[in-house]
Amino acid sequence: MIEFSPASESQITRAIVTEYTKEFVDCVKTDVIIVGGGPSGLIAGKELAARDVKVLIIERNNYLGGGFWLGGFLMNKLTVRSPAESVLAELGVPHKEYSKGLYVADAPQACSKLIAATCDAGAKILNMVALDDVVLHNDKVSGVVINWTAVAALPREVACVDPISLESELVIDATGHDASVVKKLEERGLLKIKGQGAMWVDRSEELVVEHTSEFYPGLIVTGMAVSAAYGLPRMGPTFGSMLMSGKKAAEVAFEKLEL
Ligand code: 48H
Repeated sequence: MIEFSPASESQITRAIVTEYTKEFVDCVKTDVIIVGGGPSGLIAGKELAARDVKVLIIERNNYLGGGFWLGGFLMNKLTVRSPAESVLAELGVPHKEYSKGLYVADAPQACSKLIAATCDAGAKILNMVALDDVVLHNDKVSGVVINWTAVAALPREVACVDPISLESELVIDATGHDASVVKKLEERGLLKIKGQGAMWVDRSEELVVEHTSEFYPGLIVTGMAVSAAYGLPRMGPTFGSMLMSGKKAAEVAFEKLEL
């Protein structure tokens, strides 16, 4: 019979609470906060952490990966178009050329490798935590206001729970179609977003990467949030531009940080 090391219930609780709190305290002020742990947010986090940028990813779901677990139509094969297969290669994701310049990979394998690479690079993660608002100092996004995801699911009379704030030099909106961070600024009349355009694969991917930029002082957009912000066509179930946009967002952030 296998014998496990002895540990009491309280020791286990102490281990969880102490380690979580230590990391959380360290993350209340970071260089970059990425809201959304889908493909664009994860790759941006990986690239920044690999360059010693202090980076925190906030994800409202329990699981990371966003739409990257599935290709399309609930089918777990991903497609990317050249040149984005180079990112799959970097992540060690097996892929095959289905037709000239169009590559296919297993979504669970690609997604889990991307998550692991992001964690291995040193990005910190807060899951089950949702964006509630932005911190705005002198017309510059300077952090985020967060609350536990579960709070929003409870009736207001039960869960009147004030959120808390985290500060950062830059925030990246990687919340996909929702463009949740950008929408907080729109709600205040600070900018106007165009909303995602109709499907046009051939135009969409280049445009998303090209428009990945600082959309408002202190706020960079990446992934499908770029389409929503700039009114660009969508690409449907192909992910190359999500990966390349995440990389570009990291580059834009790195240059802004002037590290
Ligand atoms: C915390 C939040 C909040 C919030 C959302 O949707 P994603 O996978 O986003 P991208 O842009 O990295 O990738 C988009 C891709 O999956 C896709 O949908 C494509 C290519 N569509 C093309 C088309 O034409 O339809 O991930 C976003 C993540 C998710 O995990 C959300 O749970 C999370 O952001 N999120 N996290 N607070 N307010 N809003």
